[in-house]
Amino acid sequence: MRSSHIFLLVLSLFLTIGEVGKSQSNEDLYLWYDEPAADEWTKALPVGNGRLGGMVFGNPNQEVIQLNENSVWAGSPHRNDSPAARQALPKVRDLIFEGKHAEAQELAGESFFSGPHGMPYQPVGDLVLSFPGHEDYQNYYRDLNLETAVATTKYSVNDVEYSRKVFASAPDEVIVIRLSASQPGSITFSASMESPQQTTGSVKNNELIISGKTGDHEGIPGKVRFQSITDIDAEGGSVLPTDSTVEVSNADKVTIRISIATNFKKYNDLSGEEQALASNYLNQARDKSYKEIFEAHKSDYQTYFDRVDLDLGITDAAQKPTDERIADFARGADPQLVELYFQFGRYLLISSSRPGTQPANLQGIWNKEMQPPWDSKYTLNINAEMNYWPAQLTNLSELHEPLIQMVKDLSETGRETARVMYGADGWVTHHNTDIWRITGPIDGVFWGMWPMGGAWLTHQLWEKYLYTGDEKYLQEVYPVLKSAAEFYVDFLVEEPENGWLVVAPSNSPENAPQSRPDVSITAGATMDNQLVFELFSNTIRAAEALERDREFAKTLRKKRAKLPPMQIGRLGQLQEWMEDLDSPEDKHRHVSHLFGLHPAAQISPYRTPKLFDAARTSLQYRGDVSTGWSMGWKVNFWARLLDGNHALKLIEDQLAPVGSDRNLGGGGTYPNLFDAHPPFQIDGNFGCTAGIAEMLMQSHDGAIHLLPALPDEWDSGQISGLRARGGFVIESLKWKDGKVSELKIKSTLGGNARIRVSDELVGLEGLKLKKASGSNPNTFYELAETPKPIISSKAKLNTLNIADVNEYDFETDADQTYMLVGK
Ligand code: FUC
Repeated sequence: MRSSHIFLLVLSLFLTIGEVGKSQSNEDLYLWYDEPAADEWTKALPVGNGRLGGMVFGNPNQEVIQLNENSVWAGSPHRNDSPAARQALPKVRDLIFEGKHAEAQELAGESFFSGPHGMPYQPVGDLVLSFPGHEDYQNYYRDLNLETAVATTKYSVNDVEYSRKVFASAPDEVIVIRLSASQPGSITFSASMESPQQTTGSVKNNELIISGKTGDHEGIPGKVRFQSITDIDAEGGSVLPTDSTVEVSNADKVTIRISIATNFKKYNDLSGEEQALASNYLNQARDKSYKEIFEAHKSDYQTYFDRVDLDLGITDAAQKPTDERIADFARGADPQLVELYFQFGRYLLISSSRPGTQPANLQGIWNKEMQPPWDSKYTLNINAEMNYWPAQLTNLSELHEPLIQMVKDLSETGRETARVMYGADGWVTHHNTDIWRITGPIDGVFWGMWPMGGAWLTHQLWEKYLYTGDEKYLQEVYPVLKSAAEFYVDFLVEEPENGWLVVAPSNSPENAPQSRPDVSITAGATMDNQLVFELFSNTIRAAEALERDREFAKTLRKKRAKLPPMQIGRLGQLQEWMEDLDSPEDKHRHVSHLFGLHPAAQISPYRTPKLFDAARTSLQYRGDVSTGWSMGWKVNFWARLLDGNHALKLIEDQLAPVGSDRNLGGGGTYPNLFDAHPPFQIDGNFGCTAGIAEMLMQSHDGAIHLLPALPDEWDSGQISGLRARGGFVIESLKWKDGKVSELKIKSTLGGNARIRVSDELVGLEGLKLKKASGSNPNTFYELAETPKPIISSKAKLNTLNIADVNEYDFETDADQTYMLVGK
């Protein structure tokens, strides 16, 4: 713990206000700054309750809270299938198989795309609070406290100390702002609402009301109606509503409650009553005191947040404001910034994804633009999936629900797309969707001709079962898995050269071989083969677990056996395409052919060492610096490649300020710790959060692997609360001088625990450890055997240089905790 701390001095000035409750013991988990965000959105601080989002600027004289509600999207229910695809499909496939890729791409472009390309996610507006005379202020401080999910701004004017706290309450469904001052009667401001949407505004009693409807887009009429009501409740002083503002004078304290609702109920149902909903939320929140709402918010938030604790040590570097730490990160050791970034990722998931809300989109829920980059939709060839990588691993299992619900929705809308476009059974979705759950291809053939969204998304459905062992849940999602598999049973086609069953047409996401850089269309891309292998294997295992569909499982086994195996090309690389077309010059952000390494478990140092080596070679060619999410994925890749120092190097690249010398031209991090594609895209935050956990514990490869990729710099530390497959909770993992010193592990389902570690461990309290041999008898650790790769005669493989490991087995009982210590 730090004793002398600059901001604590500033802070002590304010403790007299008595409301913030910042103590030294939790000072680690703050983003803090000594300047307002002014008009820079990526300096503002995000709050959210899954459904409502606010960006807090912390400007003394003109506070802005930029507001979002997660169902405010342009357009209305519609579809974007192109029926012409069905007739063109055989010809497109023939052209690909004849090597006429450019012609195939042209024909697919003409017939597979009908537009529209998905609708944009849009803002509600800004709450603006103008404080006359607060242009000149002293002792400025603002922070986002990750332990309580509260954004605080403090400063003084004429010796009066002012404090603003902002949080988004999930239990009370409102955003709350609390204004206080060190002297009674000092709070004077004018409140107004602004919106880039077409809205009508009114002021009633002490409420600012705006009602609006989202816009038309690409010919689809905007039909989401929304209402926002901002209630201003002053203690002391006077409140005067005008036509468009609420004027507060000389109040002691003020509580502002913001309620927003829309008519959106489901992707095909806009029959909600936004006005009644918004008033109901507000009325209920108004019945409670500020303190009651705050306490309920805090305890709700902490139910999730407090499950995981990470400690990598702290250095003097941690004494600076967060933006300065980001700038300095790669220059000197600041392991605590990694901890902060990791916990910020968990904070963002808790704040943008709750049961019943929309899944976190490209910006989570935080967006100020009417036309945000890529419409702030759901890109399904990496980004939407990446958002949920921390969900199970970092113990936020319930927060997976919005994504799972979206997959269920897509299995409904995508059934029609499978039938209309491909004459296939089951359901399909392409590389993007939106709140209307469109499932047709968009954006043009180079990017959009990718019928693999269902295969990737359903991987997470299965993974949730592996972590939780929840059979009731598996029953519920099994039909979605099965019908995703049914699509590929119909859609796979035999390619002429080897008789393999392949996906065609498709692409290796958004990449093309350097030899034909403008033509991405292909058949049998490595990622597609891995995705179908994964989907078929998981569906077979789900059918077995539920004891159903034996015949269907047989069909899947037969088809799976005819998928192309992975291939190691002339450079010793894992081939990205069926043909050996990879180039060491290819630095593309997508590294799709490594899906088998992460998030899937088809490539392993122990089970498939040649593929492991080839994957590493491919990743080395691809290089490090790239877009934000690409670097986030690479942290996970290097963790799975058991190279902690390289994983840390990627964290340094990703944490460097956007546009700095270190990551010039690539992504990076904004002052508010948001990840930069650039511009802001939240996937990199979530990807890197998962990657940090993967460096410390992995459970995909037959065992619970402790410290699989520990960088030299993190030689001592502890983490508690991570989840491992098979229902295990790492209640505490401590290490010293790079060696595991203590493991406390809880079993929630019983079954064999297999611990993999490079050190020697002994059990405590009579726990007997057996040296493990053979495959793990715990069925949650069962792995489908990866087919043997085909290796080019030109390929030179490297010798693997990985640490020796010990593997221990012990039987566990449900709800028991076991202790192991270093020998
Ligand atoms: C995919 C990526 C881009 C970007 C976009 C939202 O198309 O290739 O880099 O992240 O999604």
